[in-house]
Order: sequence, then structure tokens, then C-alpha cells
Amino acid sequence: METKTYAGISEEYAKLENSKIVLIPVPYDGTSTWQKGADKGPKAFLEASENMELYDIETDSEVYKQGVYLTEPIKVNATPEAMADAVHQETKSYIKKNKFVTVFGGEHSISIGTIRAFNEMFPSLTVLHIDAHADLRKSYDGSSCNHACAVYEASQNTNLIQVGIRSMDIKEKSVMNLDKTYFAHDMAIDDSWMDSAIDQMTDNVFITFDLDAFDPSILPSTGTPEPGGLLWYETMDFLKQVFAEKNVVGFDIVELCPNEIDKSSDFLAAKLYYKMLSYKFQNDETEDDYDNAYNDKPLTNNLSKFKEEDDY
Ligand SMILES: [Mn+2]
Repeated sequence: METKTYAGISEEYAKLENSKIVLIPVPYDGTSTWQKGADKGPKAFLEASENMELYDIETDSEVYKQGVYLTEPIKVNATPEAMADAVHQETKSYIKKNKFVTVFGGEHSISIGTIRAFNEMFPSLTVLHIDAHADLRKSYDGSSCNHACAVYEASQNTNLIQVGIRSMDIKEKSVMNLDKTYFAHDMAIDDSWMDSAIDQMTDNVFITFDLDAFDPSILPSTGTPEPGGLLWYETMDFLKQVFAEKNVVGFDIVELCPNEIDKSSDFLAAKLYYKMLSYKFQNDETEDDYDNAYNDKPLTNNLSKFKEEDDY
């Protein structure tokens, strides 16, 4: 990868020891079914980031000064299972270093690995899944690590909340928790979904953001665009509230499928990433150490922790 530091920031803010934030690029596109090209997502995202102004007006902050360490990309040219495993291990190693870990894909199957890592390290994890697609298939194309299965595991062992959904297979209904699913056609006519979704979250929240959640009018460069998606300001409004009210422990952004002609999607992805960091750290002094407060004792019984009816 040509980019040496995230967004071209100076070495002072890009060294691991000075950084609260770690960014792991995962250029993987092993299982996508329609348009290929999500493996080029991280490069396009990093190029757009280099051309972005780094002062955030809304939060009156320069979040890059918290330090952003860009890792080597995870390149596993193998099965989706091997990729999920590599992402899992890498993500976990940086959580253990007390970093705020972010991952940029690649297609959505990589999130199986990131979610696994966060679920092991943080108790009572909510996974906030923002996507056009339900991604709840137990297996697809002979693999349980296909992009169509991205949050099946999370549906079984985390508090999964799905937002923006407008495409799914009828079979996924048997897995879906309708009380914790916010469909795009309902969201379009009633904005009470934001408060309702936040009310159902536990304190520790991991966000997995599939860019096809956005409307194709503002983000066309994605593998499977679906009409009727989220617009920019409502998305920012929602994210801002989630970051303000919950302990967001990390996030990933997936499914940027760039093309040579239209760069606006790459810029949107770059801006989304930076906005999420700005919301996370807007009240932090740059000198403070980040404390991600992960659970260093092994979480026993993790698989069953959401089996019973929980009150939040
Ligand atoms: Mn999707």
C-alpha cells in the first residue's frame, strides 16, 4: 500500500505508541456474489482520506491528534474462514494493547472476525449492524463465513440490533429478532427508530457499518446497491447520539467497491470514518491515555449470555 500514514498525518501522530486509535485495512473480496472490487476499498478510502480536511467543524476538534496508527493490510488470499480467523486475531491483539480498534474492508464477511474479537473482550456486547441487507444466513455458498452470513454469529451470541434493512431472504425471518430490527421503509416515515434502537442497546456497543446502508444516490460505489437507503444527516444524527450515550468500543466499515469515474463514494467513506472518530473522542484531551476497559478475564459462558430475557 502506498499510503504510509493515515490521511497523510505526521509521524508524531501515526506511531503506535502515540496512538489511541488503530486502523486495520482488510482488502478482501473472496465471497462477494455480484460486483467484485471490495478488495480495492481500503486503498480508495485511504487516498480519499489524504485529501480530506482534518478539522471537524461540528465537534470543533482535530481527532487525528489522538493518534491513528495504520497497520499493514491483512492480506489472506484464502478461504473466508481463514480470513475471519486472521482478522479476529489481529483485532484482538490491538484491543489488548488498549487501543480503539477500527477496521476498513473489504467485504462484509471480515466482520465475523472483528465481532468475534470484540465479543470476547467486552462483556454484554451490543452489535449495531447498519446495512441494507439482513446478512443472517447460517451458511451460503458452502461457507458460514460468506458475506451473506456476516452477522449470523452475532445474532446468536450478542445483542444484535439491525438498522436500515431493506433486502433479505424469507428464510432469514426465522433468525431475525423483529423487535430489534429497523426496516428502511419504516424508518423513512417515522424517526422514532433512533431512540428506540438506542434504548435497546447495552452500554458496550460495536458498530458494523456496511456502506450499502446508504442510499445509492449518495453512495453508488458498493457491491449490491439497494434503493431507499439512509441519507447523510440522519445517519450523522443517529451516530452522534449513539456515541454520546453509549460506550462505543470499536467499529468497522465495509463494502466500498470503488470505480475509476466517481470518487464521491470514496470521500463519503473517508468522511464517515473521520466523523465516527470525531464523535468518539470529541471530549478527550489529546494528552490522556485511552482506556478501552476491555475485560481481561476470559468471558465464560459468552455464547449463552443473551439467551435469557435481559432488561436493559
Ligand atoms: Mn449489505
